Amino acid sequence: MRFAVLADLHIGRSIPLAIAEHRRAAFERALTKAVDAIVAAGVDYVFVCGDLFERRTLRPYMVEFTQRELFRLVKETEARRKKSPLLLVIRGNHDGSRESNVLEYLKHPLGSYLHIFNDENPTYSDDNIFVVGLSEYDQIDRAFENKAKPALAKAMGIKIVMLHGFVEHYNNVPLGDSSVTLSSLAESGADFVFTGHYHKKCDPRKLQNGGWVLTPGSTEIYDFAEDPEKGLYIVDTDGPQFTWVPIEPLHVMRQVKIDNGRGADPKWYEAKAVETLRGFVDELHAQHKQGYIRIKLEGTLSEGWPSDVSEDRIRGAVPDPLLLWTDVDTLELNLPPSVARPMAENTDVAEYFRDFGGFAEEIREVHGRVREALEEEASTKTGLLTATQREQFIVDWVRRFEAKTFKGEKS
Ligand SMILES: [Mn+2]
Repeated sequence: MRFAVLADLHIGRSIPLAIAEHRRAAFERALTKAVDAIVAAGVDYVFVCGDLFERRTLRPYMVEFTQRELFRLVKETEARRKKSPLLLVIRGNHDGSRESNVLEYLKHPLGSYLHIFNDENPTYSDDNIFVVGLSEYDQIDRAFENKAKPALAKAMGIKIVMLHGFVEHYNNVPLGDSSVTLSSLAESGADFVFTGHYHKKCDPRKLQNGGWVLTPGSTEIYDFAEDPEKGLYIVDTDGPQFTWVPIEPLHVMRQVKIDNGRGADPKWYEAKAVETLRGFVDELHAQHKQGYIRIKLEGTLSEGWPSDVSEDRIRGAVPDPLLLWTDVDTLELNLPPSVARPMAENTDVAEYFRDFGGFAEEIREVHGRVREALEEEASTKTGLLTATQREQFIVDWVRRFEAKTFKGEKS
């Protein structure tokens, strides 16, 4: 028996929005490449482990495109092997909810090659395999205990679980997210556990019961933090044998941090960003690929403001058709120590606004009252005042501003 195992195709993903069309094209192309690879391998079953789509609200062409590609997978496999493959699909957190399941769009009266698991009865079986397909990603541990384990206890044939959630000590589970344990997977008696949700490809891991767990990762680079190693697995149940089939990402997607431990001025950061961008463009030419980059500026400015680093100037310095987008992120760039001081305790705020003359005194007064209110009345959860509590200060500020003239102009 031969399987294809893939997950997290995210058809329709358009983030970053500045390059939405390129991003959508990348995810669609990954599906096409996956279908080509699966047809070439010639499989009996295809397991799609959730997040086939990016979101519940899809453009109609995306559904049509996906439907057509899945149909092509079936028809081309039939033509080569004289046997129709079966596609098994679970819902991921991006595929909508129990009430509005975007996978429903894929169903077709004649599409008997497609099995979409439903929440009420998450099992599928035939002469060869028995599959539990869990569509809940929340509290995956509980779903596994309550649904997968009892179902597998009575199962015949090759026992398979599909789930969209994390596996502890196999995936790198984010803090606070639910996960299933390797021992729990082993206790279930599953021969294969195929998982989605974790976007990084993992090597097959043998379980205590002799079964295997396998996470193929996503088929395209989902965000700037992800590695470019993308693809799917072909599994031969004899052995078993696992074959990784890489899918080369359409674009180069890169995130680079620029930091200066001792502090530097905006010009230094700008020059470094341009240098980084040049290096990236050289790399794009070497690879003959288009790409996008996010340059994150970190550390502390020695003078000036983050806005003195001009994104336009950086982009303008390295114009290139292969460079689809450059994002310069200054959110982590700290203000110079001299400017940042008002954040500290025991600071005379009026000192910083002395150019305002007598108005600086009023700023000091309001600032003091706001601080007092924050200390005494702020929510312990958010650290903020409620809208009603803020209202009095806003009214007061407006009154004071309206009573003032700046640079001879009535405000
Ligand atoms: Mn996903």
